[in-house]
Amino acid sequence: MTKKALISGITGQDGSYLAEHLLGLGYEVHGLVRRVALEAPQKRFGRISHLLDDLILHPASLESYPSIFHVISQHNFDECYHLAAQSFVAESFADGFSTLNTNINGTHYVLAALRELRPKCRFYFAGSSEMFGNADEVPQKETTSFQPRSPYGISKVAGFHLTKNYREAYGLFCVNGILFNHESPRRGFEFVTRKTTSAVAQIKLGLASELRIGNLEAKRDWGHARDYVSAMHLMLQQEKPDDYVIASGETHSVRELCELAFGVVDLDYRDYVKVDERYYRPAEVDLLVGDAAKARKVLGWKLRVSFAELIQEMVLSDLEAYSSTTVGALSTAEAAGLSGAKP
Ligand code: NAP
Ligand code: F7E
Repeated sequence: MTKKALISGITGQDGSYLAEHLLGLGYEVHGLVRRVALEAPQKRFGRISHLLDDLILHPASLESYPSIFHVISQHNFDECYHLAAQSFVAESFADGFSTLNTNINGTHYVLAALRELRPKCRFYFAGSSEMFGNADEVPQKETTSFQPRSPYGISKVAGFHLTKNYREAYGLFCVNGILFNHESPRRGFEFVTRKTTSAVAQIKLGLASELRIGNLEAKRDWGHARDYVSAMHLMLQQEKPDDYVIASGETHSVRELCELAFGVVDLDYRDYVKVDERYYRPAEVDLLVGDAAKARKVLGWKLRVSFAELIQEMVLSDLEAYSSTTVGALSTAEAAGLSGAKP
């Protein structure tokens, strides 16, 4: 029988790759989408425009329990991937209240509706390496304690515990993926990888002259989003629900990212990158690197794309996009960080 999956956050980076992955496996794929002012489909659904004929989209918002309850009451879902969230750490400092509200209550609404209506539906929560924050061990694994450093990290710790509590208290099949940074040509422009690769493309094409950036010494464990969504699916196919770290096991600084990205087009980052303290965070996470040994062993999960391949793919994709006429239409905000808008 065809399996039915529900994805919240289907318009985001991970949602789009996961939808592709599940459609490829023969699933009937449903998505929750909220109404926004900009309804032009090519913009609004840019990441899933190539899939629209194959998806079933439902209007709902993480702010509204009735809207989530209604969608879940309509279909007998086998799997639910809860990816929707305010996902930008810097924004969580700017507006902690909305981030906590959306990320914590939104998660609770989905869990509560599943418990009420679809207790057999398997649930995936998009946990994050930001939960480790000021981690007390390197590399971080499933047993590492959480020391979050931002409202975003705090919201994900709460979501993690809600998910675990529904598993333990009500016997639902609930898993936490603890995913380290994952990127792609579909990454939002405000995140440091895409901010950098889009700037590199524009500088190379003569459309910009510099990249203003924050802390060059922060270190992250970066992988390709396509590799990471396959792990989400594997987690829901196990006999028992559990929590898993997904990471590349390598860490690189933002400086190395810049060096690599500018190097793809034979430029020296030192000629274009300007440190701008406006992009520093009130509390930084200095170093993250994950140990995905458990996922490799239990799930058979494998990382396929290296950091260098990922950054090259992103730079080349941005070069192609900015060379074409459509990109001329990208707004300054979308191309964030080249001068004005704070990412
Ligand atoms: P993303 O590109 O920012 O996508 C976020 C999604 O959430 C979008 O579809 C967005 O819809 C939706 N959303 C936000 N607020 C909503 C609301 N109030 N109601 C309904 N939908 C809402 O994020 P991503 O990179 O794909 O990440 C997916 C999930 O994994 C997030 O929970 C993120 O926190 C988590 N995560 C990401 C990473 C990473 O490195 N990418 C690592 C660990 C964990 P709109 O299109 O309407 O804005
Ligand atoms: O920052 C530093 C910044 O915004 C990475 C989200 O997907 O991954 C992501 O969160 C690092 C930080 O991602 C700039 O201070 C320097 O140390 O790309 P980012 P993030 O905060 O790690 C985790 C796992 C998630 O769960 C989140 O949803 O880069 N950095 N200069 C900068 N960052 C940005 N954005 N802009 C800069 O100019």
